Amino acid sequence: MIDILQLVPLRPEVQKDLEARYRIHKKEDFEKVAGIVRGCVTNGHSGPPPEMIDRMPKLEIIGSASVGYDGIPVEYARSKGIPVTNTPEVLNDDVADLAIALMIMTARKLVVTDRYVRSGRWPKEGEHPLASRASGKRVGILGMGRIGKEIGKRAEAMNNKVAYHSRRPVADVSWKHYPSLVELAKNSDFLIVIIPSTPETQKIVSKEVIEALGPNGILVNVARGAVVDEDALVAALVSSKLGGAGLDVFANEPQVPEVLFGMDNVVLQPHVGSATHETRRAMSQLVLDNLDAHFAGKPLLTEIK
Ligand code: 8YV
Repeated sequence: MIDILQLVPLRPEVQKDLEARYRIHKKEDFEKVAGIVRGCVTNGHSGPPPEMIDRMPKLEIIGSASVGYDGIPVEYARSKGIPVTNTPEVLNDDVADLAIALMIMTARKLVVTDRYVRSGRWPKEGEHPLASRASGKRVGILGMGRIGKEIGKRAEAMNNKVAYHSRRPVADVSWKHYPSLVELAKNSDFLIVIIPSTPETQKIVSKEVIEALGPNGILVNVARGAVVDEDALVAALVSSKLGGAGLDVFANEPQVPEVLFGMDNVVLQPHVGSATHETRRAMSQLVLDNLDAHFAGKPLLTEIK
């Protein structure tokens, strides 16, 4: 049987198949098995780091149960002839749905109004104060890849005017491209962040971008916390230089700035972009299918290029 180092669990129904076809070793067995493992199962946040890769001379493939790979040294692995696979496409709808949900929940203050009913205040205090529309507005999207396009389609279906910023205009996209992120923010009511975390995108949503979005603007982040200057974000919310935020990701997950807990114009989620049974099963299955393809000498399904 082929030996696999497993750093993260897969969904039970796929894990069963993985264990039926491969000899699985957990992280705590690393010292004992580093010399024999030929594959590694991980996710976008869990490595293996270069020093671990160096200790696995027989390693042939790394399969990740995430689309984002900011926590995997992909270039380094590739330099060693080790392909890394991820899970594109299968989570597009879930992440796009959450982006739109955060946009609506933040603008319409739906967490606040839910709490208003549960606390029994409605019969005592009557109608809840009004909120803002999430339709018929200007939606700016930072990042126009697979998920960005799904977000744009949904936002447009809500009669929103969609525009975007990316390094260069995207061929099959008719929405307005802003070469400047600050200009996109200035011309948006909502700014939705869906870019990968790379050395170039660290804190790309800067103080300047946040303040350009302004006191009536809402920032939605379903990408990575690292691409937003979180201190500037918190400061702008505290000083009302930013109207609100819907956040699924944070700079130091699972740590979340506690000052946000008391804010009614902020919706917080625990990195659940792809957290549905259907999508996580599909993500796990893609990991297994890539391993199977590799060890059968067939082309990989979703190698990170
Ligand atoms: C996963 C994600 O939840 O795919 C990604 O990049 O961030 C999420 O889908 C996360 O990576 C844990 O597996």
